Amino acid sequence: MLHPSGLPNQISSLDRTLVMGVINVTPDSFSDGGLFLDSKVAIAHAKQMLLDGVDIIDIGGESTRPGSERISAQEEIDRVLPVISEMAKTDAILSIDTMRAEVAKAAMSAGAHMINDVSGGKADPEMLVYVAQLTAPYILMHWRGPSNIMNTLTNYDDVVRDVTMEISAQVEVAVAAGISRDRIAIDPGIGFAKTVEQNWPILKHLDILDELGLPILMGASRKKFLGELLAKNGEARVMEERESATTAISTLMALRQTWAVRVHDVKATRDAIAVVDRLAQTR
Ligand code: PMM
Repeated sequence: MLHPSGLPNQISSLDRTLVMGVINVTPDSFSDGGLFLDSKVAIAHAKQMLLDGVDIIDIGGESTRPGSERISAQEEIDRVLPVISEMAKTDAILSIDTMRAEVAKAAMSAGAHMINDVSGGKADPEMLVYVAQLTAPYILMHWRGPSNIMNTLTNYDDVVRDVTMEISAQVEVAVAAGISRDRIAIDPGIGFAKTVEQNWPILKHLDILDELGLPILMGASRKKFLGELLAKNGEARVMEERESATTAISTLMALRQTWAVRVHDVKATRDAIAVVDRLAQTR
């Protein structure tokens, strides 16, 4: 398994797809909106993820739901810090889901192990400068613009090739800023500046993205394209009932040795990966 460098030893030795569990400490996040705004609830949920076998817990304070407006950096810090500080007392491996250097700094000082930046360094000019000072992994996602306008940024000639080229270009920007290439994991950003239909060829042709030679994180959990796929009588399947489809994607990702999957239901995905892993070890 190709891991980014800088990953804590306890997971860098694993030879299977890693499970990143999502904790959104936001009132309006797209899939678990508001449920975990209370930090005590978020902490309890994160601890349950540990019991369920999570490898990385991804903590975010700003919603990236399509159409969502930005909050202040201070508000973002106030949301995530109590959860990170508490979870840093456990053996959990933590990532901070933020587009802001200031939030990333506060989170890393409080004990986070890596940065998950859905803007890949495009939203905050200070981000790559800051990340260059670290040795921790940096997750760089494909991003074309902020959530309030991203649904208008979906023009591609060939979505698979264009997304790959844009990620590749942004990786070069990160490297030029002083971040060593081997610390970077990439993510095609399912649902970010993509129509529902555009997500499918990206999933199908991940081998093109593999050509960049970097670990890939896939974040498809409970997203709209699954709701639309499973729609009945023109009504999208509700968020909570997209879990089997999400688990199917986790299984497919594990089969192709994708580095990590970012999911809400850790247990279901962990079980699916256990099956794939066991078969991989069977002669
Ligand atoms: N999706 C969301 C938030 N953060 N980070 C990465 N790296 N990849 C993603 O696909 C991603 C992300 C939005 O989904 P959520 O509201 O369920 O967290």
